[in-house]
Amino acid sequence: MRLSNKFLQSYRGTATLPQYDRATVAPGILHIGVGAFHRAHQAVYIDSLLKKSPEWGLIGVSMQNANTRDALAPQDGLYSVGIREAGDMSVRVIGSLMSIQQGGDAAIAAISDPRIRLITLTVTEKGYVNVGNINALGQTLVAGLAARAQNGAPPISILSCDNLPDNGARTKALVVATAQLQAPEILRYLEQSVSFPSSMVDRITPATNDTDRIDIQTMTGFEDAWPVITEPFSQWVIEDKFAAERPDFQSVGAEVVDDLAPFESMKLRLLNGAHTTMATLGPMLDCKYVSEAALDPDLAALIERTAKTEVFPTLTQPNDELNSYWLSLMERFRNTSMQHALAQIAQDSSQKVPVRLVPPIIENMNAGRPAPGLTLAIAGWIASIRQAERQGKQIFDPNAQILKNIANLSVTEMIAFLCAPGAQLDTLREMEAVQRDLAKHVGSIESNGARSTIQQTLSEL
Ligand code: CS2
Repeated sequence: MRLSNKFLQSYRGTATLPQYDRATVAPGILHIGVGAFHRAHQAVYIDSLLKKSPEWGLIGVSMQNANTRDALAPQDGLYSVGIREAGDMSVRVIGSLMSIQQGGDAAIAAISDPRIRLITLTVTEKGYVNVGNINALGQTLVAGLAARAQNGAPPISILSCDNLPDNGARTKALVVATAQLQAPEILRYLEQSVSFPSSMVDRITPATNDTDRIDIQTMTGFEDAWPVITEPFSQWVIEDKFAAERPDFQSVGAEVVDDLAPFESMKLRLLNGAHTTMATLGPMLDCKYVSEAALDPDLAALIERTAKTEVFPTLTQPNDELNSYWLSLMERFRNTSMQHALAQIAQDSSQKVPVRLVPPIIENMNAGRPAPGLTLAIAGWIASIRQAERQGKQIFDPNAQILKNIANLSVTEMIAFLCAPGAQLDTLREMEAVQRDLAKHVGSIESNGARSTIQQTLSEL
């Protein structure tokens, strides 16, 4: 039996069900980017919220393709979240997505709807970058906001939930730049009636596979075309900067703070930085999943020592807080009941390395401290591109073509290219010592192998 509203009326199995009447829910939030992460994170918080505040239902729009819509439409937007830990799984059915639509026009229609007072975004790092001269997100938001301004609809807040530093300011810059070109008449409306809070989101969510689908069905007794699998941990920290009325986030476990920057740097540099390090170096040590990489003694020592000696000093939290955060991260990475593929994290690395690994290197260098661990992590990325190109493997990255083109250059030339103005690592362009170390590490990975290079670096850390 397939999951649906009707099916749930007579369901008596083990899954936890929505604790509210879905028929009473009204749309209040537009979410753009209905991927697995959104469905394991924001949609779950909103599902908890709807019990008390049914006016905050979610309209979901996928910009990329109609897969999620097609899988969930026959299920009335219902899907299950499987939480895996220590070989166990618990399942919760989420009902907060009232509808899932596809394409920019659906988003524009929702933005102009006065009942919508909040837009949340998970469009990944590359969603904020222009393709050619165009950014689909910027265009959609501006077209929707122009229609909204014309309708005289109430103020609205746009909350980015992507892993980028200062993601609110980044979204605002994108919207303002697009409006300057396409709809300058709304610039005043933007200033007066739209705000762009930042947020930090965290929940490790591997892509769903067929085993997950079968496990969910065996456990719950229903069929779900697209469940999501995640870990017990979940965190959402939101900057208190709303132009409009907002949900009572705190009542469902999210934090609302005045200054988001410390949370954001800690998560991006420690969790995501370690993820990217494992994703590029792990496969060279024959690891396929995060849990394997985090249990490999050399790689685990590398991420841990790098975190403690090179990343902690760039963060503002006291060391005991950082130590306990790190301890919980290692436990999360080592959750063997989740199959979180390193290849999934390695995707789009050209957008991830510059925000996860480069800023702490620069801060260390400026403070006169070497950063061999972080440098090795970036070298791992460069070496992995060269290796993929040599082996004829596909590179999943918005800059794949450029990366392929430079992958056959000498190591020094390739690094010079990546550090040139406007290129992926251009913030390292004046850091010649870092560029030299990068070349040394890539050369060593290529001639001595990743393991011996990691061990060599560990002896310096
Ligand atoms: C990962 C993140 O794929 C990646 O780049 O580092 O998706 C990570 O799992 C999440 O940020 C965890 O909150």
